[in-house]
Amino acid sequence: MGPPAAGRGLVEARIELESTDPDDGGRIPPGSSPVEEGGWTLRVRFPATWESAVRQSLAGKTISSLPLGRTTGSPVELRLRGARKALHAWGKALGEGRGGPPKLGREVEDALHGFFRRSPLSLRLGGGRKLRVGERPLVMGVLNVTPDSFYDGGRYAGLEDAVEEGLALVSEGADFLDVGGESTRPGASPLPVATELRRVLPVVERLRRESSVPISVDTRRPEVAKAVLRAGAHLINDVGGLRLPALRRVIAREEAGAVVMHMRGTPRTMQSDTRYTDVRAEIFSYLHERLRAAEKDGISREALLVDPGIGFGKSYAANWELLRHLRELRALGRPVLVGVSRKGFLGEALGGVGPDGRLEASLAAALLAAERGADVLRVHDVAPTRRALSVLAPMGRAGLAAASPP
Ligand code: HH2
Repeated sequence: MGPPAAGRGLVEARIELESTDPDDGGRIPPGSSPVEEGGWTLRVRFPATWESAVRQSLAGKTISSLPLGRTTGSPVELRLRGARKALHAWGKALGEGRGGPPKLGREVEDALHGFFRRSPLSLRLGGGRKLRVGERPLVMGVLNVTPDSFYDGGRYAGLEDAVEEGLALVSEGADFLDVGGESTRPGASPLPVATELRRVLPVVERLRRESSVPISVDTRRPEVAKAVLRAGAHLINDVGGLRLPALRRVIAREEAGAVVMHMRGTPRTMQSDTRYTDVRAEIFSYLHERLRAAEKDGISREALLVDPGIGFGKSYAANWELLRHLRELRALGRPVLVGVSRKGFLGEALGGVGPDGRLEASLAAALLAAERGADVLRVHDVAPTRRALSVLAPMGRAGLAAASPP
């Protein structure tokens, strides 16, 4: 299947983790060759017409190159291996127009910079708010005002109940609230805009009056996004990956933040084909491309977060592979958000346990995700998650900068 067709022409660079053991930080385990030892794998993709220039630029460098196979014509993919310094020096030289395509050099530099970042990122939200992300994992509390969400559906259907729950999540330590009016569980059918608006808008208005917590709204619809942003919401969480140009325009115009999540198809169809040739490569390319599309339509890069979309059109094995290698997404240079809370793959790991019995597994998965590079965790159980995450500080891993590999 390979990367999505729309991503094929892209110039792209990403770190591919060989090992996911935090103790060696994902580097290549000592072994095969002096170039590779303790080094990193960088995958690059570029148009075939650049191939000879790129190969020449690598001549004499302590970087080894393995072809990754190619489709006919463009693009070419190479897997490069070398020490961080060598990869950086190569990317910098290209970026400065010394010996190869500058555009590839800039991609390499961005990927290395994003992946190895140690300082917090600034996240721009609606209403002129800014948040520092990366000092400790942030918690986004889920507030579904739906009758049919897979875990909390029907619990907070009344306005008063929903507001009370939202404020309770804030007092438990939520850094954001994510208000959702439409279930996106596998197989869910789309909802009329008016119904979604009737559910979320009053909740957003009340929460804005009664709390200063940043409010995210989980919606795929431009009309809903526009109304909630005007009512004071700060962030749009689009499980559709900002594929709708009208949604991108609303977010740009309202200067709001946005989560860009990967999902193949729609909630109704997403589990019908969960095969990928290389799930990590495909999701990286998708998010890379969606970030560009968002920027092109005027959304500031600083306003964006990325999310691999655990459980959205992925097999059991793929969900675990994405979590194990979550850190790779940091090369996109934006905060990484992840939602594992009470999801089906955890129930499956427990041998077939329903959402109500998945709390402990959710906490364990949240902690693992934070260890592996998540900046924001989207959870139903805010207080237990905050308590579970509190063990990161004494372990010297409270800040994700601290958890970054050397
Ligand atoms: N998961 C769900 C909904 N929205 N948004 C992001 N960014 N990431 C996620 O992993 C994610 C999400 C599914 O969880 P929930 O909202 O509890 O269920 P439902 O879709 O049934 O309302």
